[in-house]
Amino acid sequence: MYVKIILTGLFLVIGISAHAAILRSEYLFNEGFGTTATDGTGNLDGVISGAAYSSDTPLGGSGNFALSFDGDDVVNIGSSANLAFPSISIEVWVNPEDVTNNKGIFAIGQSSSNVGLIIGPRSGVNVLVGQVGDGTNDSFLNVHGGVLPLNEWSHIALTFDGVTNTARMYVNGVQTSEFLQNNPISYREDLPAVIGGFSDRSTLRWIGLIDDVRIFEGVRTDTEILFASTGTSVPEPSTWLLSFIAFLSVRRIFRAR
Ligand SMILES: [Ca+2]
Repeated sequence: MYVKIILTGLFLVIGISAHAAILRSEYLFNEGFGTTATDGTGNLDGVISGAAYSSDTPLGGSGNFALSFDGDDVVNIGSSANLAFPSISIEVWVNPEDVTNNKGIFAIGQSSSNVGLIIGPRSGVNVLVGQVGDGTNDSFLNVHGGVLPLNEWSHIALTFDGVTNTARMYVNGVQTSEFLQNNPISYREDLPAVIGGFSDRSTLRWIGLIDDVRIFEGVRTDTEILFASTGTSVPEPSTWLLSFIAFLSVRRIFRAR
């Protein structure tokens, strides 16, 4: 009986782990000085051009900074080839000052020929859009993500499942839209991945604050994104599963008496 319970738990842990999204890059901007945006995973440090540090952050706390962009700043995190994952999740906090034109918050291998991935407000209407291109005109994708309020922090997530070709957009932990794409994402790997702009141009850059950019290989779940929007993480499955197994074992011991 014990063996059966433990084996079931182990298979559940292994099963959940096999599908978990993996954090590939993380930019918290907590350096407070200099022009290097350190990748918390040690993977891909970014180069800050023009953006300034601000102590206005979504989660607060001492030693926490965000980056402030004034319309011609960007953080270049290098070749999009490094982040061209078929299944991908992006999470970022934004605090916009101005969304009266198209602006880039985050982009990987994006160009105007319907390729790559970009998140940003759509011209004039405060509507947040995620675009995932597969290289053809027909299946270029807009994920309308709802209202992006000015001068306050919002948590944004975009996921793309490269198996089902499904894109989802979340604002403050709540899914706002879902779109089916015809094909997998096609990235322009020769273009840079950037924070605060588009991959394929030096215009249409962000005006406002950005903090805590995280890029995952794989699809983050609704629950994970909901926790992330409060600045926390879902408890490790191994922890709660092993606790549950321990609880069952103890209960059985008492019942056997
Ligand atoms: Ca920060």
